[in-house]
Amino acid sequence: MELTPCPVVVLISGNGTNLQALIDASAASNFKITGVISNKANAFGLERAQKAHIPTTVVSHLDYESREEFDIAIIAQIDKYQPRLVVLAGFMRILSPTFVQHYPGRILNIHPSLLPKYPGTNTHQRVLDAGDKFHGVSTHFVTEELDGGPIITQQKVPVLETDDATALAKRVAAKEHSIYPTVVSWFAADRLKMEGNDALLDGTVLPATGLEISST
Ligand code: NHR
Ligand code: GAR
Repeated sequence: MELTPCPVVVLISGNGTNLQALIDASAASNFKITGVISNKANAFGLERAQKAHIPTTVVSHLDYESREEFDIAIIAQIDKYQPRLVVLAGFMRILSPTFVQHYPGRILNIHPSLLPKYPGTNTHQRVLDAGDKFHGVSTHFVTEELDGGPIITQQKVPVLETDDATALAKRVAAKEHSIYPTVVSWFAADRLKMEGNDALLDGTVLPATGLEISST
């Protein structure tokens, strides 16, 4: 393992089950969560962080007149934790170009769909409404284009006849929790890079169209 673990800041807005998966994995991995920031004061993920003795900060978007001002405020708080990587984990505010350009190639997101299908919110219900047989999870680098940055991994999840959005979300979440710590550890080990429109693992372009990338 690396001598110094890669410092990571995690941005959340809600429950924080992905944050929990990262906290649990970090004990035996090559990254360390140095801070957790939420745009919502009541996000349960803040309690998860506190329980793990990770410093937390709330930056409420409601306190700012514009997206740009919110982003400048959140950048200032993130930078106090001096991260090499910023990880979005159920973070629900669209980030401005100012934010994205401040951390070039250093922001990851996990999104509950097989991108480029279903960017944005409410993906589980949209998949059910469309009658799709498969749903899934994508991890990607964050760029100025919403849910449009280079894809790192994609995994399929079957849609069952009996599924409602809650049941489907649960099956998707299990995949999320297994893949995200792996992707963060790739970045921490300097194996994962964004170059132009590509995500590279060990110098090889990740097959953005290929499903079922292994997690090892
Ligand atoms: N920002 C940029 N520039 N690029 C991305 O790829 C981003 C991003 C910010 C967040 C996560 C994303 C997701 O995984 C994400 C990716 C929020 C919205 C949204 O519509 C859309 C996508 C994502 C997150 N947010 C509304 C807004 O006005 C608010 C919705 C709410 O508060 O419930 O910001 O899906
Ligand atoms: C996760 O499913 C994540 O992929 C999704 O929100 C959930 C957060 O759960 N993200 C988005 O939809 C972003 N628009 P968590 O707070 O328990 O990690």
